[in-house]
Order: sequence, then structure tokens, then C-alpha cells
Amino acid sequence: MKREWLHVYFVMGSVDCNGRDPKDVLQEAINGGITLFQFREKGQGAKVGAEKRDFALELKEICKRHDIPFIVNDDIEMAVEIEADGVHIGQEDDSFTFVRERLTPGMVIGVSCHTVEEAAEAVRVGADYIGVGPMYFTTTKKDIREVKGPEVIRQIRHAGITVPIVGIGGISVENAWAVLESGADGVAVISAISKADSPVAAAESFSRCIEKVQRTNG
Ligand code: 3NM
Repeated sequence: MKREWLHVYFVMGSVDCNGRDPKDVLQEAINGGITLFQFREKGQGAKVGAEKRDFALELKEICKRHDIPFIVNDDIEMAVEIEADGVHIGQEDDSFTFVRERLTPGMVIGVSCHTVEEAAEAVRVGADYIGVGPMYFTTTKKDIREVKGPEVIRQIRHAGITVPIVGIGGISVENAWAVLESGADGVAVISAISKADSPVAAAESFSRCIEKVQRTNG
């Protein structure tokens, strides 16, 4: 995978769009410059079974038309079935080796990490990238860990870990720079784009933020 994929990493499912059509929200986010999409169909009222798969396929088709990588949260079986570009798993999910064995060669695996130790272990087993969170308080995910902020990413980088990192949790256009400054390659967001009055404008703002930090860091 390319590190740049993580720049503006948009995560979304049908319950995250304030009643708007998720396909429109995704299209707008793509128009605004997101660099990757993670399909995360979770929470109250989330689709299941064939309905979930058909919905995933519709969103994947939109991503494919625009060359945006399509990653599936947790559901390994569905990810393989619909030929997703990869999966994202948490610490509580199936073990990394179990997941790798079930994926098609070349599929990306991202792992959620919360500490330097978890990050080191994810790298040891071969994670392609890690997601570190929660950066800030969020109500989007119910079972979040303690908020430690961008400092965790700083610690992971200080430990010499160079794996691509995306920060997640409560990230807004206002605090994204602090996450990037700490050593993250990008920011993963749900509500700041999916619930924005204008997802296209929100995605554009995150893109500009990345560009600005990159220019500053030379
Ligand atoms: N994972 P929002 S926080 C999916 O800490 C997810 O690992 C988190 O949503 C973690 O951008 C989170 O709306 C929710 O805060 C992110």
C-alpha cells in the first residue's frame, strides 16, 4: 500500500450520514479529495447479511470509479467475497495470522493500536498500517479506550516505528494538524465529513491541512 492512501481516510456506514444517502455523501467526500474509504457498517440500525453486502458493493463501485482504495472494517469474509482492497481489524478481533490466512494475497491489513506495545506487535506480525486512537473524545464509537491524544503517536515514532500511521477519534479540521504534527501520515474521520453540512468542503479542508503540514515539514 502507499503511505499517501492514509492522508484523508474516510470511514463511514449507513448510520453515520444524518439521514442523507451514503452514496451521495461518499461521492461528495471523493470530490473533496479523500484518499481512502473504509466501509464500517456498525451501530444501531446497521445493515446485515445480504443487504450489507449489496450496500458495500454499491459504495465499492463508487470508489473504484475514482481509484479510491476500499477497505472493510472487521468483516473478513465479506471483504474477500466482494474483492475489497483490504480490511481493518481491532485488538479484540480475530488474530492477525488468522486474518492474513483468509485474505487474498495483496490485500492490505490495518490494525487498531492504542499503545507503543500494541504498535510494535502489529508491526512484528506484518500489519500494513496501524490506526491509533482515540485522539480526542468522540461519541461516534461507543467502546472507545482512554483518550491519550496525539502523544501516543509521538511515542510510537520515538520508539523507532516507521509503519504508516493514521490517527482516529474526534478529529476535526481544527485539531487535525496536531495529529499530523505528532507523526501520523494522515487522519481518519467519520462524523467530521459524514455529518458535515458539506462533505465536499470538509474533505477539501482536511486535504488542505495535510498539504500545509507537508509543506511546513519540507
Ligand atoms: N475508532 P469520529 S474512534 C471508528 O479509537 C473509531 O480506535 C476509534 O469517529 C478508536 O471521527 C472511532 O466521528 C470513531 O470521531 C471515529
